Amino acid sequence: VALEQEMRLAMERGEFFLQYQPQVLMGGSEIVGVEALVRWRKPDGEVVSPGEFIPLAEETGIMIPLGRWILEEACRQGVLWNRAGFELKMSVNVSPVQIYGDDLYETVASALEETGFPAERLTLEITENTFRDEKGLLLELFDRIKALGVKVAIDDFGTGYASFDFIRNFPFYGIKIDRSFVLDLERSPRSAAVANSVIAMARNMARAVVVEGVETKSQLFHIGGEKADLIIQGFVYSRPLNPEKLPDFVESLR
Ligand code: G
Ligand code: G
Ligand code: NA
Repeated sequence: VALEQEMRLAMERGEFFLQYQPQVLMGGSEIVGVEALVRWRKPDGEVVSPGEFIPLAEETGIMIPLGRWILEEACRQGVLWNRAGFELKMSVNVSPVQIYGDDLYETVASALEETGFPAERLTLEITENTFRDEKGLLLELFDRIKALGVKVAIDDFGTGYASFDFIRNFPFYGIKIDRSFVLDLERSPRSAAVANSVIAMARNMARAVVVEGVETKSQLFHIGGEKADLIIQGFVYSRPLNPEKLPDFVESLR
């Protein structure tokens, strides 16, 4: 209860903020979009990572108002960049709690309406573990969200519960390949074989494939520099950035 209270207060005080990590086309010539990532700056200045507080937000019920704020804030920022001449796609993480405990359709529709961010440029990232059950319900929800023009991507692909059967029946626009596949890529032929097979499969199933957690040029090389439509998100191109840093990053690619 104390923690729930602390997080509610944090929301009122504006202690949560978003950073944005670039998603860059293979080869580094062009930014496609960004992923919004939430952080919590406590009054003493300490910045807490979402890996620590998101699970608590999910347990306490704060995730629903926090998730609404994240979505709206990301869209607001997207509109600001748009006005400044940077037309970026925006990926926002959606917690299972928002899917099962909120009216996600209403939340998304209202964030778009409040901010004026174009629906076509918004992607919701849903982690694979969300898809454990209730397929019918999810299909119906995502059909409605997709009718707005918003895209849905499966996050952490290859680590969770999503079965091939489900993926076959659920036309994801995007697939984000978990960063565990990138680890060890250069040193182990077996890891490379697994990574490249998963990437190949994803490219056959989805329009946009993002490989996450690429840290080095050598890893890029082993993924295959010729895959020009592959999207890379990782420290090799950029860490998550404060919003005011984004224009400089985009210019640096031009
Ligand atoms: O940014 P970092 O690597 O510390 O994020 C750790 C985890 O927290 C990641 O798995 C990421 O998906 C999750 N996360 C970051 N931002 C958000 C957010 O806005 N909403 C949700 N639900 N999860 C987030
Ligand atoms: O699962 P999700 O896409 O939400 O995770 C995003 C998180 O992964 C971000 O919080 C980001 O800090 C982290 N991340 C992004 N790129 C890299 C990378 O190249 N290396 C490592 N170790 N973490 C990364
Ligand atoms: Na994500």
